[in-house]
Amino acid sequence: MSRPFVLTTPIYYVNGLPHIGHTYSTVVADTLARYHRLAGEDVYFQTGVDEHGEKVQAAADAAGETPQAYTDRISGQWQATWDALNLSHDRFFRTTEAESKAAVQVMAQRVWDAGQIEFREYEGLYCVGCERFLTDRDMEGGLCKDHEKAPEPRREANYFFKMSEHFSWLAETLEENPDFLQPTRYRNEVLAMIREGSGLEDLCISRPKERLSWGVPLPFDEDYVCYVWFDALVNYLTGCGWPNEPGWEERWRECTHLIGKDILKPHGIYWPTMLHAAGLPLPKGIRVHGHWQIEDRKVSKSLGNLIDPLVMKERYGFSPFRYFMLREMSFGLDSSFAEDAMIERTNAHLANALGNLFSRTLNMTARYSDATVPTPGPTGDEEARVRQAAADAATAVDKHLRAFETHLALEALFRLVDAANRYVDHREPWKAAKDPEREEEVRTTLYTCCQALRAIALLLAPFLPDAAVTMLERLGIPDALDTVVLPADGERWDALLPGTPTTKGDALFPRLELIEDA
Ligand code: ME8
Repeated sequence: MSRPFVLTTPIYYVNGLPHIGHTYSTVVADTLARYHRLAGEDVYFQTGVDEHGEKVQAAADAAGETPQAYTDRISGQWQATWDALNLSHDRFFRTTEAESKAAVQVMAQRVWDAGQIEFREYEGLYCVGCERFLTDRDMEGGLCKDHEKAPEPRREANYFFKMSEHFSWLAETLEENPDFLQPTRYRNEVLAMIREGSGLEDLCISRPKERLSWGVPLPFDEDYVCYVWFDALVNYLTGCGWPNEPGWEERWRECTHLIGKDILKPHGIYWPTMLHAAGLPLPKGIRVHGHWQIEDRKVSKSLGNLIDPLVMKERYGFSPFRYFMLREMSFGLDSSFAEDAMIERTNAHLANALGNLFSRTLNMTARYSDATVPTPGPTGDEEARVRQAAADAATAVDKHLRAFETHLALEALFRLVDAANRYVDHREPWKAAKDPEREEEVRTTLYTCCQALRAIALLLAPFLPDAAVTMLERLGIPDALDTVVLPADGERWDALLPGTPTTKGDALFPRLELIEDA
């Protein structure tokens, strides 16, 4: 049996449509899922939508629809967007599915049976944007830091999960398993939240039905529905087959949650303590990324400064946008998005560096080798250096992607592109081709470039799958991805056989120009 690799994105609220932030999380997960599939692992990649809660109810009211009709419509649009962007998730999870609701009730009942839930009166400041009560740390000048809105004072009798009883266990667990929550700054942040208390007390896990009916009924009190976060987090377990499917534990043990830093608290604190209270094991880990900003403000539905991935695709094709997101953001840190920066980067890296290497290699192969991979003559140090660059790139891509560092993986891959370009520049096969005595040298040069392009295409496949497929087709090995095992096959230097037909064609990445908003 091959090794399981299980990866989840957050399930997104359906009070709006996907923007750059959601697209980034899902594209990072897609890149990793594709890489691990190419590494021969047994991948399960889940994304989806979070359909209950006040925000969604309010959005349905504003649209004049029932919550169910509203969420059916919007969830369909999320699904259609990911399909249009060719994302490779194995399951699109919806919290309104019967399976999800049943699992949430099993979880609530387990925590209740364990004596971990209590009925109490509570007063606090609630942010509907965050769908939770805020603490001082979450606010600045009386406003929610994320949503820049004043939270509402609320007083209500509700059910509380005795979360604080699990804090010392959680702190110990995080200390003893430094790899569980990464990058380290976020682990430290959670430890600081626990240590300082920072208003983190017990967790209100219910909403009275008379105020909010749109949710999963609590199994032990039908006058209440489940708090949306208690409902949403369970999706990860349900997706692994919990509670009924045999073998769910194997998947769960290998499951990593990819999230944005805005939802660190629910994932770093609510979720592990809920699992602990229910007597369930923790998943493998949590990986946290930073935020995309525009003019220093977080991109968000409530602030209205959105970048629509479908508009990007229509204007420029999806590859440049996907490349920019994966290359520009250092995993864990914030980044700024600007269309002109995206165009500048992709013109330099994709159109110039990679696109040029590809088109000049295939043009010369057509011209000097009857459009087939040539038979090489003897090779020397220069060829050995390109070959070494490919081996280094394969190793580095593997290492960095396993650490979620897509930016470093792409940097390493483009070192190979640069090495190959330097090699052709130095060898000048277009000049050598004029001299019949140097015919063998031309063959060696073009052979080396073709092998390098094969390695580049294989390693590029998780990042830019469409471009990789085009490259492999034109290199005459359209099915190469079906049998490849990375990183080892990225290092092979003899897989592209002399005589394989190659095809020159349109530019792989046309140069882009900024398209202004109409
Ligand atoms: O929080 N930059 O859903 P949500 C980067 N339903 N990533 C961003 C981003 C930005 N500016 N804005 C959003 C929820 N994201 C809950 C999750 S999970 C059990 C429940 C991404 O629609 C990032 O992954 O508000 C963030 O964590 C997520 O979208 C929040 O999506």
